[in-house]
Amino acid sequence: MTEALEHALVPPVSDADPFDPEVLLDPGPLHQALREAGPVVYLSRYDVHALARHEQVHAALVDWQRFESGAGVGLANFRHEKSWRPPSALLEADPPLHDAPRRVLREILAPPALRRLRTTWAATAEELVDQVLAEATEFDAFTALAEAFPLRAFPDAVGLGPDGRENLLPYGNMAFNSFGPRNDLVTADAHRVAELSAWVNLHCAREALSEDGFGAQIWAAADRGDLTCEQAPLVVRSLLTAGVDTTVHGLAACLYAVATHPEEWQRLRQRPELTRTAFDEAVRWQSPVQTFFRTATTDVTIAGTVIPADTKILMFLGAANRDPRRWPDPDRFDLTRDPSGHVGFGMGIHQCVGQHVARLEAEALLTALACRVERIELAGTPRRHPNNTLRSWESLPLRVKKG
Ligand code: 8QM
Repeated sequence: MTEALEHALVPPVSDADPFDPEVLLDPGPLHQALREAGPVVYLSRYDVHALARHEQVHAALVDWQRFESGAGVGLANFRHEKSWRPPSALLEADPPLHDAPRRVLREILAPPALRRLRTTWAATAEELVDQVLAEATEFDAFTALAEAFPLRAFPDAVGLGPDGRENLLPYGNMAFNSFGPRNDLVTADAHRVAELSAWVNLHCAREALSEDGFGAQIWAAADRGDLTCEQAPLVVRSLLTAGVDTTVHGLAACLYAVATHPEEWQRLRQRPELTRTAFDEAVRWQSPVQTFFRTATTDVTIAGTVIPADTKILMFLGAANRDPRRWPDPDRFDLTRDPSGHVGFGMGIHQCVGQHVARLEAEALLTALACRVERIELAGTPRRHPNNTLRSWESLPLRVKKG
C-alpha cells in the first residue's frame, strides 16, 4: 500500500441532494451542514466528492492541471457520455485549447473596449428606470428591471437582430439546468432543446450578427487567424449562454440586497463610487452561479481524502462565499467589507471573462436608480425559481419612494 493510501481518510458521507428543488430554493442550511462536515464530503447520491469551504473551493479552482474542465463542468463526464451540445470552447476546455478563445474574448470584453458602452448603457438604464417609475412606485423589479435591462442592453452589444430574443432566457435556464443531474428541472425543458439550440446556433453565424458588436469582433478574430472558423460560432454561443441569465439574476441579487438593507442603500446614494463594491458584495452574498464541477485528472488528495482520477468534484461557490472561516459575519450584505476573493465569478484561468460587462450593467442600473429613488423596500414576498446551477428569481416585488 502506498503511503498516501495508508493514511487516506474516509470523508464524511452525505446522502443530501443539492439539486432537490426544495434545497435549490433555500440552499443555506445544506451549505452550512456541508461546510461543517469537513473540508471534503462524499455525496453518495451522485458518487462525487464535494467542497463547500472557501479554502478548498479556491484551491481547486486555481489548480486547472489536476481539476480539469474538459470533461465538462457539470455532473456528466464527457469522457463517458455525450454532452447535450458541442462543448464550450472556453468553459469546457483546458489549456492549450482553451487559451486562444480566452485571449480573444478577454480583449473584446476588457474595460477599455467597453468604454463606449458605458455611455450607451447609462442612457438605456435612465430611460428604463424613468419608464418604470412613471408607471408605478410598486412593481416587480425582477421583470421590470433585472430582466428588462440586460435584455435591452446586452443583445444589442452582441449584435443580435431584433427577432427571437425571447429565446435567450429559456435557453440559458436550460443550459444552467444541464450542469446538474437529469432531474425534473431538466426533463421539463427537454421538449425545447432542439428548438432553442437551433435558434441560438443560427444566431452565432456571421451573417446573423451586426457589423459592430461583440459577435462581429469574434468573427474578425477568426479572419485574423486568432480563432478557427469552428471556434468562432462557439465563442459567440458562450456570450449568449453565459451573458444573459447570469446578469439578470446578478442584478436581481443587487436589487434584493439594497431593498432589504436600507442603510446600505443610503450609503450607496451618498457614495456612488461604492456601486462596484455593491455589485461584487451582492455576487458574493447571493452567488448567482451556485455550483460547478471539475474532474480529477489524477488521484488527488485533499485534506487527507483521496479523490480518484476521472471522478467529479462538486464545488459549492455559494457556500464558499459564505464560509465563516473566510468572511466575518458572512450572511450580512455589507458595503464596508472588501468582497474581493469571493469565488462567485470563479477563480483562476476560467474566472468570468465577462465580469466587466456585468459590472458595467450593474453600475448603469444602480446609478440610474440611486439618482431617482430615495427609499426602496420589499412590497411582498420575493419568489425564487429553482435551477440546477443558478440562484434564480421568479419575482421581486418592490416599493420605492422617488426623490
Ligand atoms: C457560466 O457556454 C459557455 O461558454 C459558458 C456557459 C456558462 C458559463 C460560462 C461559460 C459561468 C456563467
